[in-house]
Amino acid sequence: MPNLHSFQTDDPRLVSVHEKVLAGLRLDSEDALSLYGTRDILALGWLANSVREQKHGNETYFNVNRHINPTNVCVAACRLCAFGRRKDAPGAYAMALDEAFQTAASGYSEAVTEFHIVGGLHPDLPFQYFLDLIAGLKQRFPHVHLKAFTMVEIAYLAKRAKLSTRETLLQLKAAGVDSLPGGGAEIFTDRVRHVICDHKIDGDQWLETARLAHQLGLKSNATMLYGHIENDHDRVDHLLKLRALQDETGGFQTFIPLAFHPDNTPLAHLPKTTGMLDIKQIAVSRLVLDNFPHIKAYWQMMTPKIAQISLRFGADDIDGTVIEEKIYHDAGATTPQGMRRQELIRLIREAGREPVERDTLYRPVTRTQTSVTLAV
Ligand code: V47
Repeated sequence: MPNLHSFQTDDPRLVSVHEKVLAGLRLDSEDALSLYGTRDILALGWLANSVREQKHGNETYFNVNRHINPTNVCVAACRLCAFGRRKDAPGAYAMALDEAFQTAASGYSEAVTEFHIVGGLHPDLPFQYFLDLIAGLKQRFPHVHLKAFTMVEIAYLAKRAKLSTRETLLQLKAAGVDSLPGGGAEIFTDRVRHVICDHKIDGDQWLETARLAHQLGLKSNATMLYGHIENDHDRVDHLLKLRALQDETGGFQTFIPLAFHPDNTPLAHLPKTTGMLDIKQIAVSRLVLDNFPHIKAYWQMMTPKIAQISLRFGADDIDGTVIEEKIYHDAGATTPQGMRRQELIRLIREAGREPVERDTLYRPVTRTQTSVTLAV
């Protein structure tokens, strides 16, 4: 699709990036630093939007999904997190399997195409609990895609079950896991990781777990947590490591930059991200991650307003109905915990884009206008 406006910039660093983007050449770390450093958000947006429109035209993806967080009990005690609890702390919970199945069935379960399942690193729940959870969900909701467990959870389950990561992934896949979400990546640099999530697997282990998952035919997403103590070099390092792995496996579907929400975390003294940084992060991601099919502006995290604007700055996906988000709401998010399908469609259309309801693997979902569809 032709980009009708011509490119203009008052930032000389963007001139050479523009030439590379037009020629379809790969950006290097210096280019990425120039993009982070620019104040010319419109020129940056122009570049990201041109790539976004080359890849997807006007199409903007969303899905009808439900989040299930089986437990918030977590041994990791990450400073970035307001969701995890020690097992004897007030508010700690672990769902019995029946409770998890009931949660899955509540809301608009007939219209849901994806369960997004993530939780804490529980010191006592056995691996069998997770296999039964997945197998039980698959049996009850055979048409629903199970996008379950971050690389961090996989590595922890493997350690507890005394299995290799590969064997753990194989057993989860056999039980019904269809793909993996992108969480737990945070920032790969050790210096930052030691402060924000000291007890998690390190960046190389995250990447190795993703590599194994992809080799077994499981697609995954990838995230990056920004807006805390990282600098532009850390962000660029993170993006380039993801791009290198994607060159190797092709297993990533979507990149989701996640803005840090400081409330109720041990890092509550840090300021919240600004709209400028949120939009810049989307645009830089689109330009640097040339081999990632999709860039998601996760509305829960960015607010629906910024997510909508991001659809003109490089993003082609806005996530889904979500239903019952907990991780950001424990950290002070003021967005609703879910959004109706019609409202997502309205946001996308108002941005001048064409909404496409997708399943987790980005296949279009066609719906007849039944009462179920209209209710969501
Ligand atoms: O890994 C935790 C982040 C992630 C905070 O794959 C926080 O489609 C900000 O990964 N402030 C989990 N972020 C969420 C996630 C995700 C979300 C939506 C879609 C997909 C997908 C994946 O949330 C964690 C961590 O990086 N997080 N606490 C916080 N206070």
